[in-house]
Amino acid sequence: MLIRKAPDLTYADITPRSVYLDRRKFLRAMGLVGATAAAGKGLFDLAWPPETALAATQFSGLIKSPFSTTEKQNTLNDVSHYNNFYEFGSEKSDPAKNAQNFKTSPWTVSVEGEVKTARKFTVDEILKLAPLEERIYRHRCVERWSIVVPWIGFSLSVLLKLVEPTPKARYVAFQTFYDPRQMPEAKYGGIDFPYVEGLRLDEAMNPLALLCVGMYGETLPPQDGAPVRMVIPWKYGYKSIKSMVKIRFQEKEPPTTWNRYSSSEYGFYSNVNPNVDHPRWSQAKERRLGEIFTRNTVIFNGYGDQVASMYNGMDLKKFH
Ligand SMILES: Nc1nc2c(c(=O)[nH]1)N[C@H]1C(S)=C(S)[C@@H](COP(=O)(O)O)O[C@H]1N2
Ligand SMILES: [Mo]
Repeated sequence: MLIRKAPDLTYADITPRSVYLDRRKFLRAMGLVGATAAAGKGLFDLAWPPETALAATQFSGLIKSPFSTTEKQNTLNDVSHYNNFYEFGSEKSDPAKNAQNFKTSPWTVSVEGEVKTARKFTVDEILKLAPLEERIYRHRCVERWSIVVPWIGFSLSVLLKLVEPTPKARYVAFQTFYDPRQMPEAKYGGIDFPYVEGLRLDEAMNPLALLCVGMYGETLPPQDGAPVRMVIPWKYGYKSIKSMVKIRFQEKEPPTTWNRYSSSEYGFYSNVNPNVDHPRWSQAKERRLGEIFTRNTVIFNGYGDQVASMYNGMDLKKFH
């Protein structure tokens, strides 16, 4: 076993008790518990599902972001038990159940395409790029529910500037990890995997676009997109891609998962807009999780001061 001194501990070093217990359950199901002592660790290396998921690790010294809302926050329990993460099933309660053993370490994010210095970042490298902030954002799903979440991370622009986009870079494409063995429910989801998303370069560089590594003071739960995801608070939730492994700069507008599924319903821009209805429902109102009454949806989810100018002169109905 690898023994590390405390200061060398990294994101990956902890196996939580719940996962340990799940592993025992799995091995028992395979009739392997008796055999483990003799076979030792080598057996775990070959076993599937994988041995480790991450324990939530506490972050300290978080900077309070000026972009935070003062609205009442939803609870961690709400936000981690009502999810869209189709890789782990399409019911809101599925990801919390099915993503528990999702192996999120080791993990690298490849940044490539129209850049001077393409490179891969480990999660530990990402964590060192900038001071971590707590950003309390409103998050509005296209299905008309919304949440307020204290996310943790820093502006995506920090990472994007580092790799030096070439003059040809006009869009940024994002891709989620996909492994059908770890995500057996994905095949019933009705959408194609890996999940892909994209932004125009100026949108990706907007300081509000958050490269997110945690929430509620801790690392992300697997069902919320561990170990690293995007949070784009002025757009419908599906733009906020989870569990990212690739970021690619390119000249052309990238395809996006929900647009591919139904282009009339889900546009590339997907800015929150109460004045542009979804073909099957009005977007004028939303329900905050945990509340009974609906509230009015605000254009750009209330972030217009920071983002509206990026869309000057654009017909937001056409570019929905
Ligand atoms: N890879 C991936 N990312 C995804 C999704 C998904 O199914 N797969 N769902 C999206 C949708 S529709 C929403 S509303 C948000 C939900 O984020 P949350 O579960 O953390 O609230 O994640 C988005 N990111
Ligand atoms: Mo969503």
